[in-house]
Amino acid sequence: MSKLKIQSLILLILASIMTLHAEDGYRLWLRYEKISNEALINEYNEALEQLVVEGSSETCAAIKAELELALEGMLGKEVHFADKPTSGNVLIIGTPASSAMIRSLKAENKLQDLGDEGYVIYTTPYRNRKATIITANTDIGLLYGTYSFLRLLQTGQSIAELSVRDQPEIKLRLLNHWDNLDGHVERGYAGNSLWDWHTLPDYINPRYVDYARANASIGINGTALTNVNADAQVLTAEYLEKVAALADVFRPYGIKVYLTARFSAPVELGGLETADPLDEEVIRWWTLKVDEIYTYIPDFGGFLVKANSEGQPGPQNYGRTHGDGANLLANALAPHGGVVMWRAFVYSNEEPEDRAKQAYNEFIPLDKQFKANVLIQVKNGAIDFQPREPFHPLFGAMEHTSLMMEFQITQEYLGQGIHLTYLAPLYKECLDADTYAKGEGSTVARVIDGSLFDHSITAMAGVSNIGDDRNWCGHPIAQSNWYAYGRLAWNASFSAEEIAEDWIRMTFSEDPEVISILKKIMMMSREAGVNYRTPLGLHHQMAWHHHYGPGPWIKDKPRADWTSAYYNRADTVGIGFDRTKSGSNALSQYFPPVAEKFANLKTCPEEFLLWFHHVPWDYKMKSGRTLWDELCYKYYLGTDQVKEMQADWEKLKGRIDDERFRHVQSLLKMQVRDAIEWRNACLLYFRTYSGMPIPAEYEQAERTLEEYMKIDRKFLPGS
Ligand code: GCW
Repeated sequence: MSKLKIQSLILLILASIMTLHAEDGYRLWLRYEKISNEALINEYNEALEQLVVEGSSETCAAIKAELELALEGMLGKEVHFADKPTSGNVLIIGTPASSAMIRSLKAENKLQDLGDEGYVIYTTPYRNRKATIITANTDIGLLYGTYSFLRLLQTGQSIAELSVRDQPEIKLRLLNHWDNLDGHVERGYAGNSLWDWHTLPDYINPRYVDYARANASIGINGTALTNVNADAQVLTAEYLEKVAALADVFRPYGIKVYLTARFSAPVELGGLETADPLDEEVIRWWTLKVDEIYTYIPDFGGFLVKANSEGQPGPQNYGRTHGDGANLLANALAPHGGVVMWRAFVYSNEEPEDRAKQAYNEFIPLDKQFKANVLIQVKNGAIDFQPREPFHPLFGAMEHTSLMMEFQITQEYLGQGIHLTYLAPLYKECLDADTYAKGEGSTVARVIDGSLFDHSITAMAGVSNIGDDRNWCGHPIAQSNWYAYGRLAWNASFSAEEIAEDWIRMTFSEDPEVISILKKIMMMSREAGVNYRTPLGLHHQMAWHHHYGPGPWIKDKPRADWTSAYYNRADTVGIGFDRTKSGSNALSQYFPPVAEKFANLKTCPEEFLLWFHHVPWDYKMKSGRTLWDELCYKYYLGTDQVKEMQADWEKLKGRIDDERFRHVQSLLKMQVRDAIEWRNACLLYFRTYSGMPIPAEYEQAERTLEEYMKIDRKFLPGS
């Protein structure tokens, strides 16, 4: 590094030490920076002359603490709470049960069918002045209402006349932490696991409280603490004590704890000969184990299970079904109100057929077999969290079973901790997809919110991108994916754009220029990532093992369906995976209107073309270009888009803090370099089949295919 660079780095470090708040991203979207707009400050101060929080629970204490932090930060004033409002305009927070004032306002009639988590916020005359009321049926509802109210201030909205009524569409809204007990996070790119098992339960890191605050602020009410490639140790008394300590921290914030259950635990921990779900001893073992768990954690949420997938033990090891396995655990949990989240990410150890078909084939016959407290956790797509996948055909296909969504928030296939990729557009693309299960309007969102098939237990899970990095998520913009996931799990009708705008205002700046520049970067980032990696429906073309860079040439591995060649099917005729009748016929797993649309080359959306079809290189695309030229166009478009993101980011210099500006600036430089590697490696490889030239007007690859194939990244995080 040059002398000049070192000097500027030292200056930067000194400058950052001088700043009042290290802009290290730690405060997430709960920064509560001083509001600069005087008119808003006056309006807020005027409405909040008195603050009353009625209730003595730990949750009410958390509400007071948050109000203090937020209002002192944003309004720059001391915050005091009154028992009884004496004069002035007042904010009153309470439930009908806890507050005579709320009862006197007859607020309960506003709370009909709002359940335990809904809330209302409204403005009403009070003793010749004005009151802003936040009320709910429970203290957790008050907490959600308080964060919703604070978000209005954080995003510069008027609170003069409020009438808000809100409640979550989905009952269980979880993070899934693929965290191992040794502190390693599988597919984690933000440092090690947050859970310091070594010092728990004695040392409660304050960071656990900030984790709970952040999640409660976006309505997440559950967390599965351990990796789905499970370790039975977490079910031992030694670890249950540690888990209980975390559960105690999260409980006031409405967050329940779940654990991953290793199906072979009766053998590994209990010394039994078998883990057969129909064996009396095994049933007894799990019943006693679950009862034991509830002595430590009275509101334990339940189990998340990966079974008979990628080598994990499960009921099929004993000739039993997923239904037998899930119901074994469900029966043990039911008396305590716990649930089983049983993952549908399964594909056989053999390779009977197209991997995209196997979960559907295994689970459809089991519809009606699962107990009422079993949810089947289904990834958004049928392969594996790719930059783009058509919605999983299981959505809409299991009428009698509660299906829950599994999104990946961590960016295993989308640039990990280096690439800026805002994922809300991906989530919305899936949630808004129409399965046509009960005719038009049978969206995936309606399947998982229970309204399509009238299911009462509903859930969504996001594979966490959180680690013990100071800024929680590694890439400074990756926090937006945690935030967006939470907002969409609460209400899937939010747009990706409005969520981005909220997050930018709360996390970076209220400057309209900053908001519009950063929103544009975020909103184009996912499509850019598709274009420079796997455009036009290509999928699973990543490097072996770490999944960061390109590897379209990968073949000859232990399983064909772990290789890139299996998915690109490139040959001298064309490219793509034929999933129509003439191929694997995976299309038959969709309802007819969907299957027909995808089956017809003319109606299949081009972004899914090579997912469903093997298409000749000279096929004429809608643009008039051949498929080969379209492929080149998309790959180069992707790298141009990242360069545009990089150029747009430069416009933020001096408008946001220098620390995060330089951090993202460095990462975007890497992202441009790596996007070009993806583009060149893939096109040079596919060209060996198409025999067609990369159009001369494009910048030609500066390395040969052989040189790209030799790149062998070592020791990448998360793998
Ligand atoms: O995406 C793949 C990952 C595995 C993960 C697996 C799963 C936890 O490469 O690391 O294992 O999916 O979802 O179980």
